[in-house]
Amino acid sequence: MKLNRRTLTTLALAAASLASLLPGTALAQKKIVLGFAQVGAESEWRTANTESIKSAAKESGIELKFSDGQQKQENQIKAIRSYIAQKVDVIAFSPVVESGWETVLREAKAAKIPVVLTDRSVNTKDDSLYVTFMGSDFVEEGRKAGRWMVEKMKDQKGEVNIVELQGTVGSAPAIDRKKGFEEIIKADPKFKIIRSQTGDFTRAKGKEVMEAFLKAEGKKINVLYAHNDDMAIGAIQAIEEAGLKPAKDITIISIDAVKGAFEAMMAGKLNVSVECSPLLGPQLMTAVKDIKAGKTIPKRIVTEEGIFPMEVAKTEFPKRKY
Ligand code: GZL
Repeated sequence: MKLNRRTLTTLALAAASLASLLPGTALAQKKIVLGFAQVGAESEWRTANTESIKSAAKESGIELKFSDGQQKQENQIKAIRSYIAQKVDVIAFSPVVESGWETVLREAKAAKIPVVLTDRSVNTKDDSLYVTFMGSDFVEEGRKAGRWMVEKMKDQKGEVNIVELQGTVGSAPAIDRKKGFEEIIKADPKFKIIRSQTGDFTRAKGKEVMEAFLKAEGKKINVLYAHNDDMAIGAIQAIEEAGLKPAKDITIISIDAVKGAFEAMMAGKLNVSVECSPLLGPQLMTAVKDIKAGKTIPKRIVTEEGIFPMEVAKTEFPKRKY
């Protein structure tokens, strides 16, 4: 059978495109698919964390399925279930609270989908339910805040009355930052936490709760300890509206070291911010690739962090990446 030139060319093109799908060629290699269930968009820190994850996935050539949990556990669980149904390669998430995850993590394990915890951890006795937890040591962050205050107040005679804006109730950072701070201040009875309430890590709630603290305690307040910068920034507005000078009349200690905190420190309205890095994206993508390549990774990856008093804010600010 004689084949004309046109038919031969068509056959040759078809053969070439088929060959390119053979295993081992660039086209044939399937992209790793990562399902990520984020806490929400409650703070500057969270926005920077989401940006880090999305840009790192793009740079790593990993297909990212992303969901915003709007700070509700049921939304995160729903997203994780959808990733299981879609048979993604790896699931990662930042648990909004510590408890209530075992059922859905068992479902992921049954589906043979590895899980990575980022930023916050979960309360479980069965640590086979996740491959690794990467994030900050929140207890140490609370200790750093406490040590800075003890040093600053060492010559202060009489009581030091502290009000505390806690993070989201039941979340690892709220529980552990409180624990670390109290571990340090319990050494000296002059330090007293006279009010402590959640501001849910948001500016709006931080302002609202600080207004209530000021109404109840007024000029008795010497120190505000806020579990994140967003609540501290909200509280600064309440302090100014009450006719007081933030960082002078009330010493303000906060955590995250986001841009807003540096701006407040440069304006002389915040005394210090303990660093809590949201830039977990690159570490997460490396872990995802290592898991898919069958490598073992450490059960715990801790992010190294510093502390920034207002005196260094101006020089440090241009170097900040979030
Ligand atoms: C800490 C992170 C906390 C931040 C808050 O790693 O989970 O959640 O400190 C954020 O700003 O809302």
